[in-house]
Amino acid sequence: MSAPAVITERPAEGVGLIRINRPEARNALNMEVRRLIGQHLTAMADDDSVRCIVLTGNDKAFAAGADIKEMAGAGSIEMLQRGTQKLWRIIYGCPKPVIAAVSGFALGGGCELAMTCDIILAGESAKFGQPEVKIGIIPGGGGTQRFPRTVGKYKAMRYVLTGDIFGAKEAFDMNLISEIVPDTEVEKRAIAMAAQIAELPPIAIQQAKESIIRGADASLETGLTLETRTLQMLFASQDQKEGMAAFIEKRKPKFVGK
Ligand code: CO8
Repeated sequence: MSAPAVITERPAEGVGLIRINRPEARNALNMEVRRLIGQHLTAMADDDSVRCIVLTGNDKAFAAGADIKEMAGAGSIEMLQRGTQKLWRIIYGCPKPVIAAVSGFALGGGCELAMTCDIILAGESAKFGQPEVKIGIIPGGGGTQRFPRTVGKYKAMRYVLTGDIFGAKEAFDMNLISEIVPDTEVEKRAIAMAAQIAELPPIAIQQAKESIIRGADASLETGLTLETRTLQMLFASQDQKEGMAAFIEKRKPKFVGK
């Protein structure tokens, strides 16, 4: 029996890892991969023992985009019925942080998959791009929306309209990624960061993620109001009382997620 196209691991306490595993196709995101990522993310979102999630691939590819062979012959209605947008909603709607650990290629839908995560760590030789125009389509998972909102119109136009691939340094310089890591350290660093987040109070982490994501689509005034209300609400949590008491008593806090 062949290995599943997406594998899950539990590399550290509080950390769930989801690994795309189609090395023979540079981790191209076929329907099965997308379904499995969504399924595993949903399960981890509901699992109290997981507090932070790492999404990764292998050393050659995070994901080289949607599976071109699977969509080459499709019609418009079939593409509509495939509902590709469902996966992105599961990721940004996930109450737990999702860290993309990118080695090798993150192209097209693979770049968009990383951009839908909350933190992007990339190896020094990782390669990003939105090459869809080269095959007669445009990006379909946020490449014309999240990408310009992150890097600005002119950098986004430069890469979406040429389909050129760019490296980790360029990605970092235009604020597309959070951190560049030596190639051999990408997964280790992502797991360490996830473990660090997993030790923090989960309700505060969840609310911080939601505040940033919802605030990004709102006016500054609305976003600030959302933030203030959320902060006030957190004073109802046990973890706020514990965190502040531990600071005052000069001891390590013990967060319970309540
Ligand atoms: N789809 C299907 N198969 C792929 C893909 C892909 N995206 N990428 C690579 N493969 C396959 C190749 O066909 C090849 O298979 P085979 O051995 O059977 O010929 C195998 O993977 C290895 O590929 P290469 O020999 O080409 O490997 P290289 O290391 O020489 O090159 C590259 C790697 C640069 C990644 C190259 O394979 C490439 O350019 N791939 C296509 C990249 C691309 O155009 N991506 C955009 C796809 S369109 C898209 O993502 C639209 C998103 C829509 C919404 C998102 C929904 C998830």
